[in-house]
Amino acid sequence: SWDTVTPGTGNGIHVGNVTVGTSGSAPSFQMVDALGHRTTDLKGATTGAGTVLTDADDVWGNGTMSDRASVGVDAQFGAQKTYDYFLTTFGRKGIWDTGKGAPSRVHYGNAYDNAFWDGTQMTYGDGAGNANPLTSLDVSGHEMTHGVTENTAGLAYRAESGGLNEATSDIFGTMVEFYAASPVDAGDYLIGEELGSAPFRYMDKPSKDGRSPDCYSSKVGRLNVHYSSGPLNHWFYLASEGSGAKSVGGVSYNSPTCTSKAVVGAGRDVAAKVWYSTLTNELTSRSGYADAREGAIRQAKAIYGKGSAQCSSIAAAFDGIAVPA
Ligand code: ASN
Ligand code: ZN
Ligand code: CA
Repeated sequence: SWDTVTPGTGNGIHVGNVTVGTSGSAPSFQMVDALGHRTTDLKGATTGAGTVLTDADDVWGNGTMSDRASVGVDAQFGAQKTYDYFLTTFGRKGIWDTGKGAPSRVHYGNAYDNAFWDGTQMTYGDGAGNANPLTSLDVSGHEMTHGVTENTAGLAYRAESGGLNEATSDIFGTMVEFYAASPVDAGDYLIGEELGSAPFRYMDKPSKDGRSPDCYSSKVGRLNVHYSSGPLNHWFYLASEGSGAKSVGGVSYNSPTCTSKAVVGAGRDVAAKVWYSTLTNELTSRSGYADAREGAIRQAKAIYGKGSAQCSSIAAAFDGIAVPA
């Protein structure tokens, strides 16, 4: 695993005090782990590989932007936890399923308020005022899941398939956040809740962002992919927790359905397992919401049995977002 060389200690911006896999020895440890997860500092550049972060005593960052390594801790930890989530949950050996860890670049550009996966590596900006880097666990997990999607279903980043692609990243970004069980960033069904005055996205009720639909309609595919993700994010919440008002880990949700029928949740581990099986066994670059429904129900039957409670929840949640049978 990633921490077999030297487990370093890190103080991140968003992840708090954590163990990170590093390598080397005093006085020059490197932020590179045994699987090849490596984090480099771009120092404001927008091209190039950056410089591998190094540290004299393997204690990285001070938890603030005054130490350049703090953001590196977030990125390295996010990559390692995302790797562990896919490995321990689905037996997937990383983004390429080869056992190789993904590289990350931090301090990209000036006040760059985004993060992205480019097919080979992760890149994070320092956010507005260079004070709020885009390195929360749900965002790291979101971006690296784009890599998993690219190497599995290959959902095209446009129309309905693009919405499914984005929602897949929100689903597993959220699962990584729960999996990491961070004392300073507990799991929730919100995306980027610590990064601004409001979360980027709300999975229980996507329309809370003012732009994403809660319900599927044939018009969804005309929206930007970050809004056409709304119905599938809502499906994931409904399949996990069920409809109506509920508090999970101290966060209050109130998830509507698009019909008058209530949905009983099957738990997020079930919903995530069914969605991963759908992504890897059912979907292709051109799949849309109807394919998602059909594929997910087929996978739920295969995994849990026709007539199982899990299968009912998966199907009822698609009814709940108004994807026709
Ligand atoms: N943060 C954005 C996203 O992953 C950037 C992008 O790659 N479209 O959705
Ligand atoms: Zn995305
Ligand atoms: Ca979150």
